Amino acid sequence: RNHRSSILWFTGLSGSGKSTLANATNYELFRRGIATYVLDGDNVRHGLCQDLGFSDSDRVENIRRIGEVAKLFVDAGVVVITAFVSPFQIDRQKARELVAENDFVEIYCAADLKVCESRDPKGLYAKARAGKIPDFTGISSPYEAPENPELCVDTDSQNLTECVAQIINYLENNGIL
Ligand code: GGZ
Repeated sequence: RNHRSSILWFTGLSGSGKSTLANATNYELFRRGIATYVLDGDNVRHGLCQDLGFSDSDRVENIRRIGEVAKLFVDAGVVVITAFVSPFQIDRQKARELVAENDFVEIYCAADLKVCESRDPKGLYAKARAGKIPDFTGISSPYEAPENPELCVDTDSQNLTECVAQIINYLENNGIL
């Protein structure tokens, strides 16, 4: 299928909808016959990055490795979708610089901390508030929102179908699909 291999880089708080959106986008691209792959905590933090935790320096290294792996997928002709908190602007910038300018699409899953915390599907925010998880993003560790993302998806006010449509529309209008 005709597509431009690229990185779709989702970033946002825990509970902001990154994984859900990444997987729904992946499904839509798969349906169109496009070679894709999703990198997320499930397949990266248990393997390639199993030596890393959530200190600032471990997050920096986590994102560095993910950026390098994503670049390899782009070399292989794949649309690679990454779904990590990736809280630091500088680290997202470094990942961006690994590929050609038009091949990096930063997708900010914008959701209010309050909303993410109220969703709390795994009870992590509650544990973080109780001091049982140190360095928890949004509670005791910073999140630097993207200032100029290619896409800002408002997962509070839009449903999943609308969010995916917004992403696909961007990809079609920018020569990726
Ligand atoms: C943030 C944490 C933490 C801490 C465990 N801070 O909602 P989740 O569960 O499934 O997504 C979060 C995920 C974050 O891992 P990432 O690899 O995306 O982080 S980073 O990009 O910053 O390296 C959350 C869970 O792991 N989790 N402890 N302290 N999220």
